[in-house]
Amino acid sequence: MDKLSSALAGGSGIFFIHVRFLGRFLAVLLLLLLLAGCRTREQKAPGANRPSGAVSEAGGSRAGVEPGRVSGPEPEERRLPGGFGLQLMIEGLEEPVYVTHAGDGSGRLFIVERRGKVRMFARGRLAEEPFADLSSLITHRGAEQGLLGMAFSPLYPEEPFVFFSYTARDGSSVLARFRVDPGDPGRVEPASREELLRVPQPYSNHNGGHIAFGPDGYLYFGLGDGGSAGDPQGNAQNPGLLLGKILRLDVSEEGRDKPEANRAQSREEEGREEKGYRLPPDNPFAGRPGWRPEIWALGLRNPWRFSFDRVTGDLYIADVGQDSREEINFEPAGSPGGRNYGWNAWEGTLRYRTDVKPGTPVTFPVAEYATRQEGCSVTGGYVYRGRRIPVLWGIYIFGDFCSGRIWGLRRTGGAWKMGRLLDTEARISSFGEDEEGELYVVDYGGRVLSFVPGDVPVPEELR
Ligand SMILES: [Ca+2]
Repeated sequence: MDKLSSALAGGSGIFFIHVRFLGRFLAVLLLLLLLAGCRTREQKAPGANRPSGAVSEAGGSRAGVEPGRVSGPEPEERRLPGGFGLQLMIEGLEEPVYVTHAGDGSGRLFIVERRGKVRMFARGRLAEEPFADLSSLITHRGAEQGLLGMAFSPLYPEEPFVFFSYTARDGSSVLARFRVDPGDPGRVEPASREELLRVPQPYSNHNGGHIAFGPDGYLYFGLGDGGSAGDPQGNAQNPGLLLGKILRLDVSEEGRDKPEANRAQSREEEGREEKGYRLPPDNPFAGRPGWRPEIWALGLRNPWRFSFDRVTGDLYIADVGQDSREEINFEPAGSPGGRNYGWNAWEGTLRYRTDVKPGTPVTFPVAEYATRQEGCSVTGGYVYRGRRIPVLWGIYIFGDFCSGRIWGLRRTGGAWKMGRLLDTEARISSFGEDEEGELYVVDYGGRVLSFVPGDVPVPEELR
């Protein structure tokens, strides 16, 4: 969700006034998902191979896909009459920006509120006491600042940790780890906070903030270009900075027990603070002079939500545009990483700064839409892998924060097809999955909606 403050001021019309006359600064603000399955420590240890085929052998209960059915409904089943709908599930939230699950079989949902609280939804009701309250640690003054990302350890509850990304009081982007209270799984221990990474932010907007574990067990952390408009400092193409990148970090307990080789390397390159993470040895730029070894992908403006397909391991990255193109990028499972998504030389498939020469080849989005015509700020979603709605199986579902429009995207025969699924009244700040792969929409106005079977048809091009 980018351009949030202007949307709050009354919608995209106001937004465009900002864009034109105030110099386009603007404002805003990412699941998780995990693994194609496996529950054992061995299988999910960081560095385990990412699934590389269309279908992995995984698909246990955690993925919500039965081992014998990892490919989902048969094609004819997807073509049966019927469609989908959206149903109100939770209301009364304050500026919710994300929903996720613990992966522990409890069926609980956790809703992230931008102002710092995490609410727990269990057995059909919202718990009164917050699961976590980071209000005192964060600032939410800028519309894109606040508590922005959350991910449980892929080994939770065996490793009882939950990770958050937020805007610290000094405006920096912070990645921190907390422990869940061993005596009360409905509460994190405030005093258990361990700060793993802090990245200074030159402006209040474009903080990215999404965190999600990949099927390889590593934590992916998206950071925006630092803000203002147009990336005036050239951060997204600067290999020596973490801004405008997706990082790949080893935050596992196992890694902590290993020799300090990686940690030492990182410390040396940084030249200052000790870090609470290790570097995966196969990160794409590890050891390359001038490059931060944490970088997985670069050339991003403000990645607002990315996700791994829980069946295939493919990665989808939504990147918010400046004022012309909202885009979806795709990275197939098994990719070695290192992709440059183009910003600020390119905005989607349009040239943005002709004087900026990307230092590595650019990967263009697989789908995009016009910023001023169909919305204002893309919100990335998930490939639907639930059981309730066979017609949606395998479709990547995403939306726009300002227009409330929801699209589907599917690759068939090597070609990407994008189709409109539904226009909503929601200010779509995020999508999220539960343990079973069922999908939810987060409405910044305070609600979580659930995808359910219904009478809204799925367009032919997506079937
Ligand atoms: Ca791009």
